[in-house]
Amino acid sequence: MRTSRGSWSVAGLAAGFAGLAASYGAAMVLTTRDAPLTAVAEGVVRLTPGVVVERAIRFLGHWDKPFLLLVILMLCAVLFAWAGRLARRSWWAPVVVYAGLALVGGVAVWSQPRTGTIDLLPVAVGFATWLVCLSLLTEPLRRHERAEVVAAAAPTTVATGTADHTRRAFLLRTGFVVAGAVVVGAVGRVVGSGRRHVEEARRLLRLPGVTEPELPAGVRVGLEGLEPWATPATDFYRIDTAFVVPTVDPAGWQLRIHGMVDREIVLSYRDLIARQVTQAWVTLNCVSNPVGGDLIGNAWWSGVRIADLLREAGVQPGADAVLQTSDDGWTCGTPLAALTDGRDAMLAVAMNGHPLPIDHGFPVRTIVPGLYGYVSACKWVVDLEVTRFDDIEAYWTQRGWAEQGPVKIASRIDVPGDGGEIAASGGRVGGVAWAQHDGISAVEVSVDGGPWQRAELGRVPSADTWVQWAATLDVEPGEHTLAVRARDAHGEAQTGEVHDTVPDGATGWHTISFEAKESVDG
Ligand SMILES: Nc1nc2c(c(=O)[nH]1)N[C@H]1C(S)=C(S)[C@@H](COP(=O)(O)O)O[C@H]1N2
Ligand SMILES: [Mo]
Repeated sequence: MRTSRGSWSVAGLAAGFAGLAASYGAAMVLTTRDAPLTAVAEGVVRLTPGVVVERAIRFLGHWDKPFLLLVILMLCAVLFAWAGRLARRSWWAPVVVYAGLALVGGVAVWSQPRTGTIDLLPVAVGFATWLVCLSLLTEPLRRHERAEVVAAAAPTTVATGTADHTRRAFLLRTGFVVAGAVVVGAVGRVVGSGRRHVEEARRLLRLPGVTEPELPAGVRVGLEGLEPWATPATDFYRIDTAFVVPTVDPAGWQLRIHGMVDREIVLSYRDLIARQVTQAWVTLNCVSNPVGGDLIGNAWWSGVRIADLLREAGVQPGADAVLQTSDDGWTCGTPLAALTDGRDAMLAVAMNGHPLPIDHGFPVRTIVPGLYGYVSACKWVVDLEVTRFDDIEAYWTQRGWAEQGPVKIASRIDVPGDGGEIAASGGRVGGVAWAQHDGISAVEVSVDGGPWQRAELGRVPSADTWVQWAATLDVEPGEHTLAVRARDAHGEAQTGEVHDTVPDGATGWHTISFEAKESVDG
């Protein structure tokens, strides 16, 4: 075999398409988003003048998108082959080509709506695959060329043997890379189409009795820069152990209620949504939220009361826990009392008036006011086992977190941000406070460790949500600190004792520094 330009082009093509397949697979497995290649196509459409797009659509009909993808793929193929040929003379030239392509892909992904850094990971995966595969495929070619130089100097059978050997290595590796790319691409396709199918089922759902949220009167205190009292689903924090988010088709979903019950219950999704719907504003937060952190959100949840289902099943004496299991195998242990004592503990099917987003537990997740998510808010829930805490271990309790996870009272300063500025005279500060299912009776702030001053509170529909607060300060111009603490329903003040999040939630007063200005513009 001569290491013709052809072999180097083939190496470049195989490495190039392997990178595209890897980035596609990663995108399908990691996110709801399009693969980087599709993002580029969408970017092209966005940057193309409207008249041109219109004419293309009129000319090509619904083949416009496949056509555009094909053009981009062909362009890629030319660049991939070129990168392969460049590799013959220099190691860095193909890297520059790949970096350029990755940059285009990265910018395209980044300019899509609602992207985060995680969406760039497929681009990075593709880039890494290009580098690895190209060096893997060109290494035998390089060896072959060295052998040829030797052979030209002194023709021996040794060199011929090396040539055969390197040719076999090259073909083997090319086959390996191509097969790998096909497998990764196929996996991505299966994962992606599963997700699309469930997205479609979700989009077509109509949930009887589920209403759009209406912001209760008076929940907002007048202050710019606070987080909205009602958290949009797209801004709601997300915590789970799922590497690939479970995509559960409601048509196949079942919930089994069993264990220490008189009658086992198995519910289909249809059974569930045919039942009486209960709806409530409930604030959900994470036990691993540090003081001042943002792993908290407030939403309008609609679902079915768990207490009613447990009554129908007939809980046997001696039970004190419900072990919840998710479709992905995650588990949590919830106190039976919290599910039956009359609070709005529900199997939620909707968030903010719409079927749960897949990331937040579609089609069904549990919501229990007053408990941290890790002991209560099971997403993609499929199994409730009535049991005893003594007999179970759940995902996070196996890893050192407490068995019981009642929410601890907490408060947060959002305005100004740490290191921010306010007016020295009449400057406004504010934030949120929460003690779900108990309630907040007061919020107080202290400047530079001085006396506590009462803040104004927003009105809330129940004790199960966070409360907005605001206060007006008069301080000397210059640097200061501001601390906040809340009081619970019984007037008890939030402790200032500093505690880490492990094992059952952080404590301490959120404290920031700020600068008081004689006058603040804007
Ligand atoms: N299946 C499953 N459910 C889960 C988790 C998880 O890892 N897997 N994490 C829990 C934790 S720790 C929290 S704080 C909440 C977060 O819910 P969210 O992602 O909808 O905000 O979900 C809970 N439910
Ligand atoms: Mo959590």
